[in-house]
Amino acid sequence: MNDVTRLAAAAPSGRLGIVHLGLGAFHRAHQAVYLERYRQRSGDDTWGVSSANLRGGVALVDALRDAGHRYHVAEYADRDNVTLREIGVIEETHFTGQDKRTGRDGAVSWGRDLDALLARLVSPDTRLVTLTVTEKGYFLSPAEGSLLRDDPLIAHDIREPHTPRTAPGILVEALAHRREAGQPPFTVLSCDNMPDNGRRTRAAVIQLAACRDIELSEWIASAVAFPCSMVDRIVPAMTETDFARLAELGVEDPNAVVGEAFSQWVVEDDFPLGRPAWEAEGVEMVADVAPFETMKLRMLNGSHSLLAYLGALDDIETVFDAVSRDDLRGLLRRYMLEEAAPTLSMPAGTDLDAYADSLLARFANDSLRHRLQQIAMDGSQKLPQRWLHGALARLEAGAEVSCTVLGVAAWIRYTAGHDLHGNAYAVDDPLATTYKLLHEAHGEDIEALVPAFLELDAVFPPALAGDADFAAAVTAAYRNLTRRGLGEAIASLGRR
Ligand code: NAI
Ligand code: CS2
Repeated sequence: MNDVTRLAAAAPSGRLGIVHLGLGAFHRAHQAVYLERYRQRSGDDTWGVSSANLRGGVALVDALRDAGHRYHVAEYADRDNVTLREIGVIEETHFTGQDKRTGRDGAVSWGRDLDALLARLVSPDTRLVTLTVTEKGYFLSPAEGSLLRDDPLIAHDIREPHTPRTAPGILVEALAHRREAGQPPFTVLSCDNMPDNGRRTRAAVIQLAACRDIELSEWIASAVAFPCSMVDRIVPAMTETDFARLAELGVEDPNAVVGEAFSQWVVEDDFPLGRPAWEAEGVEMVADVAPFETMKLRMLNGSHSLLAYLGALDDIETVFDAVSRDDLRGLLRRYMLEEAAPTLSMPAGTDLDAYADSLLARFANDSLRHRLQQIAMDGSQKLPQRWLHGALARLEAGAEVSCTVLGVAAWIRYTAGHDLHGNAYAVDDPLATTYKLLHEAHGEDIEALVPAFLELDAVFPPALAGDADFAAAVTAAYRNLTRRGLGEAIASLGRR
């Protein structure tokens, strides 16, 4: 028996059926709420969660431990209608990332709770592993989905597979232990905003396992279920205003989260070791998630990204502030109905006009302070599925994509790190250094800058990058936006 298997045998719980990777705001306000409601209603307490942060978030891991793993979620329909819940379904927290505080003389160390997390993953109690590690946590090229083998953390996990630092690395190591112990594998359920998120997670895990042991990778390919899911609930990062408002409601909880009242979870029903019977809580179990996922990514998230880049360039702070402007609200409606909706193949009866209206109403929720800078993060990871795949389909069909073109121009300008009024901000994206170098190299030479960005093949599908009309349109939109400002750039779309 090796160390991890011994630890797993020593740590049976009977209650922790789920391990979650990515203990952020969304996990606390979405999956955990469904599970809490399920537990309260059914009395079944075998689907408790052991939740881990792999990168950042050590303070939250420890604060939840200190609070006995109980915290509050406030669900706002609007400023006057809030539902407060106390959540206890997360029963254990771990941190396996780089911990600056634990090193000697400021040196950094890794993997504080890694053994305990691996033991939990190897335990026969664990039947399901869920993930919200953000799009970049899968270490896949956003454009074509291949594993980023040269990324330093993935290179580490290939070299040192027993002390993994990435989500795919941790899954591979845990699955290797389960295979050795003759135990059936857990199901892996990605809850990140990616197209085909189950298949992408599978691709990352199989490709990484193949770097270590081809038989392991074949076993994972044949034995592990990776259902896809579509998740939806707007859960902004907490602000001081949110904490102050909760205090007025009598909740003084540093681990509390605030979100909208709306919540949706559509899941492919493929759970060989079982799952909570969470249908009664509104989880939709379906055979194929893809149409719902594409609809949400292109209409909701695509709109969010449009607001984020255009709005941040004009120093607008939140989604609510942005959709309070007639021109931006009009642009969103046009983008959703004229550019996103026509690219979707939905089940009969889906009303995309009504969906667009419901999204605009959700964006106008005056109780959420959803900062545009938060949504603008990681654009390289988000643009392909939100805008670019749909735009390419439209261009191939001979249709126009002027809202997306303006969005791409705004994104390129956004990556310069200062808005149209000169206010500076940090660009938070795995490709931030590349953007900086491109802006330094090309400066105000728009004719060179735009094609240089479109050549980023990690982001732009080659067919789109090679479309001369698209490149010319983005160049013109960039010029318009930077010389005449946001209002004029939007107004000129109306003058087709
Ligand atoms: P957050 O900022 O509160 O938490 C981010 C989480 O991702 C943390 O647990 C962090 O440790 C982890 N993480 C970041 N980079 C990582 C990496 N390279 N490897 C491993 N873990 C990494 O963000 P939040 O709100 O929890 O959102 C996380 C993800 O959940 C989003 O990226 C999105 O895919 C999904 N989601 C979020 C929604 C929201 O409204 N907040 C709604 C729908 C989906
Ligand atoms: C947002 C999403 O941060 C972002 O990029 O577009 O997190 C969005 O709030 C959720 O997908 C809503 O379900």
